[in-house]
Parts: sequence; structure tokens; C-alpha cells
Amino acid sequence: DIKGFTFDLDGVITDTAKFHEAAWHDLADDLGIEWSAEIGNHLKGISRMASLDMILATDPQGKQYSQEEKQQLADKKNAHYRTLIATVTPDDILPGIKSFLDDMLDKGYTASVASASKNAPSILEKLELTSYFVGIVDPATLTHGKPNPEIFVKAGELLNLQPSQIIGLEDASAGVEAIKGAGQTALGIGSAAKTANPELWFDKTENLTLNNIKKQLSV
Ligand code: B16
Ligand code: MG
Repeated sequence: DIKGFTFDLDGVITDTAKFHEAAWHDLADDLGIEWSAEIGNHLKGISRMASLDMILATDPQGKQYSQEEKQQLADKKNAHYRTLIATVTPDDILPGIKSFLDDMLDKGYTASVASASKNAPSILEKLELTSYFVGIVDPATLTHGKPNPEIFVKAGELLNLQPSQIIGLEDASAGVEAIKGAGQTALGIGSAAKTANPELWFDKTENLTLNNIKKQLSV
């Protein structure tokens, strides 16, 4: 039986992707690297450094950067990103998520957060959702990013449950792969998640309810 949930943050609980994209776009402009919407999509669920590497790899000039220069660029992007997320309030919780969390806790399920974002704790504070979760995996402790299962394994350990008792929620295909690798039941949200064949799937967060999950599980 399912007893808990591991949640991705960006794209499931709130849409911070637009702020990540704006900050990376700005940095790419500074570096003279042409931006495309496609690259913006690829960055979902990918760590800060891996995102920077992906952007630099699209530079037709193939300019090389030292580790120190890359750290400075990543810091610059994050400083800009943090000014953008300063405006986040509980109104920015994606539709249906607050009522799903309330219902879930009411019925005795537990939840933890498996976000690649080092900013996740401060975003949850701004959304006033911190108390809903028993814990947040610290991405600084990870040796591999999504699609490696590590982050969902750790989020499952925070719940003190077996993988078979857990549903993981994700909007990114790399995240769905990570959930499956951790042996949890994958619940995908949106078209990008669908490509990784999650066991459960919802087109948008609005339709996410315990009842709708039960309907899909019994099919
Ligand atoms: P930070 P998630 C991910 O969040 C974002 O989707 C991804 O675009 C971002 O690069 C990553 O967090 C790291 O974020 O720079 O704040 O540490 O989807 O795993 O909740
Ligand atoms: Mg996500």
C-alpha cells in the first residue's frame, strides 16, 4: 500500500522554471550565446552546474572556461535567479497542489522533497509549505543528479518507507527515470514527463487528487 509521496519542486509544486530560464537567458546573452526555447526546456530538473555546461556546449565558438570562471558564471546566474524568486508568494503554488497536500496529510500520508534546487528550502518558505514535508533532500550531498535515482532514494529514506510504499511526483523525464530507478511508483505531470513512461500520469496539477490516483492504480 502507498504510504507516502516524494515531490519534485520546480514544475510540480510551483513554476520556478520561468525564473531559471530568464536568468540563464540573460547570462547566455552576456556570453554572446544564442538562446533557444529548446535549451530552456532541457534544463528542467538539471543541476545548476550541469545546466551551465549544457548552455556553454551550445556556443558555436566553443569557447573554453576554467572551473573558476564557470563557478563565477553559475554564481552570477544564481544571484539573478534569487532576485527573481524574491517575489514568490503562496499564490504561486500550482493549481490543485495545496488541496492535494492538505488531503494527503489529513489521510495520514507523509511527504518529502526531492528537488535538484539548492534554493528549494527558501522557495518552500516563501510558499508557506515547509511544514507539509518531513524533510528536504540537500542536493549538495548528492554524487549524481537526476536521472540517477539517488535523490529519490534519499527522499524515500526521509519518509522511513519502502520504495513500494511511495509515489514520486515529477514533471521532467529525467526525474521520472530517477523515480523508477529508486523503485518507487512514478507519477508524471505534463507532456515532458510522459516521454519517460510513468506508471501514473496527469496532464496538469489541477487534476491531481488522491481519488484520481486510486482510479489509475486500479486500472
Ligand atoms: P538551483 P527541480 C531544478 O528543480 C530545476 O528544474 C532546474 O532548472 C535547476 O537548474 C535545478 O533545480 C537547480 O536549481 O540552481 O536553484 O540549485 O525540478 O529538481 O525541483
Ligand atoms: Mg521539476
